[in-house]
Amino acid sequence: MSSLSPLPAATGAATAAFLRPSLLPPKKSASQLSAYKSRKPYSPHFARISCKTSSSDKEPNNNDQTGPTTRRDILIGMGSLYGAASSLSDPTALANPLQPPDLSKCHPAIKGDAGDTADCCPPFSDQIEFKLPSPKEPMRIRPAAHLVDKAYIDKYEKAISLMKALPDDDPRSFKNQANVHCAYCNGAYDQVGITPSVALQIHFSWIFFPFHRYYLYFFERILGKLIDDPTFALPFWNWDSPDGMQIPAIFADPASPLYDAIRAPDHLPGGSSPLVDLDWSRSAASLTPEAQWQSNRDVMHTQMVSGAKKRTLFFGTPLKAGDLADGNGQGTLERTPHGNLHIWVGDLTREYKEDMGNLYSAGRDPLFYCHHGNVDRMWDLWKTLGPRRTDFTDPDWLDAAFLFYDENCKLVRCKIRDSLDNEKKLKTDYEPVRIQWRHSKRVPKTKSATTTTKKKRELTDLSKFPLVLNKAISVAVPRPRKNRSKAEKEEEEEVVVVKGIEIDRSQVIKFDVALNDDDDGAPAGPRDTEFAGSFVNVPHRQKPGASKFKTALTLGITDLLEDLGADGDDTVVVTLVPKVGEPVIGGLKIDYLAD
Ligand SMILES: [Cu+2]
Repeated sequence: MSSLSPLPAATGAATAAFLRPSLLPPKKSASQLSAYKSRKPYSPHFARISCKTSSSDKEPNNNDQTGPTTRRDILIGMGSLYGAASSLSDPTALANPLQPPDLSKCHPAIKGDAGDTADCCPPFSDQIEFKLPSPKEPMRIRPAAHLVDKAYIDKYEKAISLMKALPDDDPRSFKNQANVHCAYCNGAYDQVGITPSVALQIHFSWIFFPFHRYYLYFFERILGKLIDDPTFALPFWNWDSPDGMQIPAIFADPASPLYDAIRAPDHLPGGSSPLVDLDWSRSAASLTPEAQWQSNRDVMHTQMVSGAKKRTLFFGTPLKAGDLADGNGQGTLERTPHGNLHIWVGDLTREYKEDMGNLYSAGRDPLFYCHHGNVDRMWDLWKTLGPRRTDFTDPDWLDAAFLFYDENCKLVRCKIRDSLDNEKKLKTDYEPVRIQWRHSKRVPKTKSATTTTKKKRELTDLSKFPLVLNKAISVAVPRPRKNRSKAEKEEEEEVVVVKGIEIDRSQVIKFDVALNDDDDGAPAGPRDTEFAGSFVNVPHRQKPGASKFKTALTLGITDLLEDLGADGDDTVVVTLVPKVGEPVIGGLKIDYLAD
């Protein structure tokens, strides 16, 4: 197996010199392997919840302050659910935040033709409202996974082992925690009368970041409680730095509870292409570590800085109760590198690309929580990168709510408004590490040494849409405004919108978008100024017929057009390059985005 083979000669030495020394922990005996690895079929709804295995069950819990909810509270909660539904027909309704799913209506997320099922429904119990941790609680400082020491690794492994050893009727068990992602993201909560349910839209909308922040928050507190350490903090995978540019070694020891056997073997440390490619889908041979880092650095700059100047570009588009699923879109970071890395870690030889490569199984890999640690860190960082980079103030975002089990097995209803301040409110922060992607070093292809010809691309007429994107196409798209002033550019970001993207969500889909890219052989990539970004779909494993989905891709291009010297042009040539899959594209337009 390639995971055991030495690094290829071309990259091995350079990799060793470029990356930090291996932090592979010592091998463990087979007896230390978790029982979780032999997964049993998941059982349906549990009749009762167990929460007795912690050594510190008597610890006070902030969420206990309200006490368990009464039947009346539950009915009120359900009333708001139905209120949301009824407001669909009330055009005067102003507030319409997404409500958490009704757990009593959870059903198996997947029922395949072959009779295969995946029941990832959580145990069902009364809800309480979320309370912020006490200001007196110690901070939890999340470390970079490639920098942790042996004492930390021991603690983390012990906590994960204890979580994996919890029984199936304990909602804090690793299996149940992994199922949180499956249930929310794969259609286990399709609710009659609510279209779409919050379930289907954790991805592809503005609730992506807060949902995953709460997910990590509770997962981390459960681990901390299991080892009686109120300072325990999850590590983050620092994939945005040259030193963190491979799967952290602590996850790669087959004898560790942090290991998951279902990953792409080539991408493990020691595999044939272990360097993280934030622009994954490249089928060519691995880049040198230096070239890979330069590509990754430019991806990060586009996704965090130049392409994410407006809130909806970074977070994704609004989704309110009653919105139709079609038409919503992911934010920059959710697509790339979040989505790319899910697929990059998953085993692509498997039908469903488990574990990380499919949203139903991603939570089964301990690396998932480390990956999302860095995604969450990016939310904090984005707010420091320039003016107007703030959270939404729309009550429909602030009051959107989710359900999670806490460290005391209480089912907690959490609103986005309580999740906005990691440090001051949630008592969580990230170990400071050097940020090396703030500035772009991209150059236009026409100016780069690799360009030998300057050949115009053959153009497809806008009237030809919708069309199946099965080969690269270029379209001249009119720009309603040109040569805008600096103030106008700050007020509104120029965007290219790829409309009516029809995909099968059960499949890996990726296509790239470039502007004014000459036809000189290789299409523009992340290192070229012409490259605007990518569409990425991480597979959802869903019931047959439930996977057809229509969405849009919106990319900020104000800086890009300036850098290309194309700000005065009447049209821009948009090139779409399919990388994986053949989505249907509804159309293209240039627009201006204020928020
Ligand atoms: Cu994810």
